[in-house]
Amino acid sequence: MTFETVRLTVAQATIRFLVNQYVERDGVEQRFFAGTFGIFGHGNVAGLGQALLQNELDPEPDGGAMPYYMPRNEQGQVNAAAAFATAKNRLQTMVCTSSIGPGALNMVTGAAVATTNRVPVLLLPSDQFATRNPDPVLQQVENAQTLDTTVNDAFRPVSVFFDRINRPEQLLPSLMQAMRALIDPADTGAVTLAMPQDVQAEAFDFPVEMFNKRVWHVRRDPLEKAALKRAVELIKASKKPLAIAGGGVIYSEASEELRAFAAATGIPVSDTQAGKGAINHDHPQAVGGVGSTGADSANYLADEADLIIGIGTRYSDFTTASHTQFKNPDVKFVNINVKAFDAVKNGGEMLVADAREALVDLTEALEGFQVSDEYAERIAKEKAAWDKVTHDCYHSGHGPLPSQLEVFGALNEMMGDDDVVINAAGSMPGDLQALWQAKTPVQYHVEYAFSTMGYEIPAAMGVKMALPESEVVAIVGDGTYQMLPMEIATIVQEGLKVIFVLLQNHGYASIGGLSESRGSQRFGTRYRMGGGRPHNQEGEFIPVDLAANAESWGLNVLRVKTIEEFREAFREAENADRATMIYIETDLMGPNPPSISWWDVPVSEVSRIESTQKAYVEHVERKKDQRHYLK
Ligand SMILES: Cc1ncc(C[n+]2csc(CCOP(=O)(O)OP(=O)(O)O)c2C)c(N)n1
Ligand SMILES: [Mg+2]
Repeated sequence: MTFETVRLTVAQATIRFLVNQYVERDGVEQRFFAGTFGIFGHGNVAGLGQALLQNELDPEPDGGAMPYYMPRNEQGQVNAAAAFATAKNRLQTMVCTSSIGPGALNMVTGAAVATTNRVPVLLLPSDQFATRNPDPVLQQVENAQTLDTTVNDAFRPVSVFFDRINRPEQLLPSLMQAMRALIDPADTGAVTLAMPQDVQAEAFDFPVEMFNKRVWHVRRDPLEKAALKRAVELIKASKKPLAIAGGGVIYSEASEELRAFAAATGIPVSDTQAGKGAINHDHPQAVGGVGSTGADSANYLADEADLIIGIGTRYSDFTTASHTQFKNPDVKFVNINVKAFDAVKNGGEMLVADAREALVDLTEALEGFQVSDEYAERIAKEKAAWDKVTHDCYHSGHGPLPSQLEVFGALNEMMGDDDVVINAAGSMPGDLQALWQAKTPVQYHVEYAFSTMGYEIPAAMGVKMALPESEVVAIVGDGTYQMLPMEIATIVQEGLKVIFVLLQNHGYASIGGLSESRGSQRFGTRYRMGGGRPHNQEGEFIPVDLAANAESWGLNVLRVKTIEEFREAFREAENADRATMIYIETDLMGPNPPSISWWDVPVSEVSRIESTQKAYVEHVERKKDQRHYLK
């Protein structure tokens, strides 16, 4: 059979295909790839680089342009792409290209960020020659055991789909599988197509139809009637049900349906890091974050609950407090999830369905069901008590240095409903999960599946690109800043007006506190001359001026000392016409919000150090609460 073809390089065909991919959900259609991030080297400069140049100079027929952005670090570009996709509720993402070897491997961590958070990113790392003619090529790791692997095989465990395009004929089936995975609500994550540098530049007669506009329907899996019936029976039989809203509720855009479910049944709704904001904090049934770093309001209810209704949650150890949070011996689980892999967790009744679909059906089927008055009163009491704790933490007047909780309080009170707060690692995510009062699903963007230091700055770039009308505020620890600041250059280059809040506490408040509580005396967690070694804990601060450093990247930097000054600076940053950093020194020693919960971090069983011996005794005690959920 003859069919019309067009002669393109593999790289040109890839770009032309990608610009023509659209998604549609609930009747709304949009381009799936908003642009490409790329750092060029010999692996992609003349292949994908040429294709992107050609696209800008002479856009692809019909599909239009694939805007190119020039980041500074390959991990940074993937973090930005993942943040972008998160802010777009997975309905749009970015392509990331890199050269071979180090450039490619720099993307592996970013791939894991996307895959753990279940957000789509398309990675096109370059690969060594398929022909092997010039081997070993610059940056090729030679493996004496086989010529069949390359460093890009490191993407396999962190990708939801991986392929290597060794021949042009492989491109079409591979791109189709890539799209299938990227737009699949249950299977999405990082998709990696490794592109040998010679194959990228090789020409082939591709079928013209390959480049027609293609609209991928993003499905909403309906809830099976039999599963609904079983769930309704369990809920009706429960006395103290508690719902947990995870990221799946937000991705599914099911907030309205969640609010309606809670209002109709009176069932309290707690949330995870990814799910915060799914229900507005001032909803009568919203009881706050659950688990290790949750709010006591939710955790007291979780302790006693006889039924947990998990909605779009993967039940991380923080959510279950390492399997110690749900203490009722008879506790059962009903799990609504698009992914059977998650729905099966904790021996739950599996409701494999889209969150919105399932919530609508459940609310309808539960008509007339209400939690008891006694339970309703309890919910209101816990909620009010935690609101007071939050207020006190936010206005503690801590000194001589302010606490970071007061900074969060100022931000929480000043930021608008559609503004976005970003964080990922350090002591901040825990404090934020406990205290932050989110009014909308967009407001809270904390990457706590991979909790990657270095996510926040590139994420600010990705989120601002996704939501240009929102004020985007990334809270950055001094540790995170030193790990991956360089995307600030890209932010300045692209004229993206974001706000950074740098919390300078000269070390790791997070791991320092954890270290102390587990008997390791804050070893190696302070930025002090001498390296924070045991006898150097109180050495001089290292003379690195992070504010001056940020200024040197081109940021507008406001140095403040008090919370009052912080509030003024935040107003100034909002009104500024360029990216601004507010730099504030905060107390390394906390305080943190009170918490009744625990997190399992193993302590050395034998030791010559007394602090470790004591911590081990406590660890054994807390571990007694750990259990399987098999009802
Ligand atoms: C890439 C990476 N490396 C290591 C860790 C482990 N870790 C978690 S928090 C933290 C320290 C963060 O320091 P900072 O950003 O200053 O925040 P603080 O703890 O002071 O709040 C470390 C090393 C991590 N989460 N990510
Ligand atoms: Mg710090």
